[in-house]
Amino acid sequence: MKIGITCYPTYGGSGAVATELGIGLAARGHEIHFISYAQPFRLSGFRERIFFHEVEIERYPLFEHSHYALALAATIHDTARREGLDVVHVHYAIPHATSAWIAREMLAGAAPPLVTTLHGTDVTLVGTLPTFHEITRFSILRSQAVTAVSGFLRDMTVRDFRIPADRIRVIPNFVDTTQFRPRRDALPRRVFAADHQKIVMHVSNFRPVKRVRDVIEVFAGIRRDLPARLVMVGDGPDRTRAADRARELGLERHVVFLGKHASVEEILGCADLFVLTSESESFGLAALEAMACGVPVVAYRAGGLPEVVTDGENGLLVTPGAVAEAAEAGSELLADPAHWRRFSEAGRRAATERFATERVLPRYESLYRELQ
Ligand code: GMT
Repeated sequence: MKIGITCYPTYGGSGAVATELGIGLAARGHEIHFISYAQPFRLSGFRERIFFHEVEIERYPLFEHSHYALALAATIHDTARREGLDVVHVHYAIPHATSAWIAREMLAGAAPPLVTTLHGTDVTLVGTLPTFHEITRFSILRSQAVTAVSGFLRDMTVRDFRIPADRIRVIPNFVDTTQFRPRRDALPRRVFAADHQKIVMHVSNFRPVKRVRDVIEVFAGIRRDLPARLVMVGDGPDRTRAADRARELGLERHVVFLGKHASVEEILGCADLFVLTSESESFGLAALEAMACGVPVVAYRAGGLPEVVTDGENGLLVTPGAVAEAAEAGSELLADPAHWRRFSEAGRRAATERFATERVLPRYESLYRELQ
């Protein structure tokens, strides 16, 4: 099939999932056309059957704001017509589902079906803003198929947007377990820590919803129990607040801020513990990627995370905000090698058996086929 995929190209879960989906589908023989305003961050190098169509946003003195949604609609329209797309699959409702709806209206009878995948903040934060609420609902309802990355997100969408539950199919996020795998040799641990120190890691876009200051608090608690260093991967608005908190707690020397990284799988493998303190997380792709690398997760019991991390089996979940409890859980795991190994292996097993690319991708393929 010829599949058009639209996503945000920037660092973030929805762009990562959309890109991995395209890469996986191309490997299975489909022709993939990415339509975005920049090359998605995980799409590097030449890959057979993958094409990229850049959305060009014209600037004109009369326009104070850019017309991204319209430029995207025009590019989806042109690409669908020129390439003969069989399906257009947009990731993140705003404004992608709306732009795709416009493109379909322009294509009239020749329009390929539209699949919209809801990822999280498009529903839980941005979509519920008064300005966007009705247009988000409209665009979801006008999609030929709608998927959500967790049961939690489906339920939120049904509740907040009055969408019939049977209109939304849950297809969880997935991970390439050949790429994200335990590989403690990938990056020498000594880059980040001495032999006797444990490595605690966090990966996110440092938006307020991630509560990155809590990561610092959790790490402070762990360090009271055992020698450890914290590696913070990613960047975003709250990075400075996190760095300030580390300084206030006298932890400056023990926390490394790495900034954005396109190949986290190279780094994750050397972590001993992954900490995720989001107050809401529709799925938590970063946690799944850590599990695939055999890194136990300590996280807040928020949103769809319990659908990914099984508390007490392959990770530990605590009440949001309970930093002391999270620190204690982390310390206990790190201090007991047998306990740690059980969690590490169980996380890898869950990633392989439930969320591996080859298990999840066929569900998207069946969906596309149903719509033909
Ligand atoms: O986490 C973010 O703020 C980025 C956001 C995105 O759309 O890029 O992530 C959302 O989609 C990811 C992929 O489906 C999910 O794993 C994240 O849980 C979700 N983020 C939130 O719900 C906060």
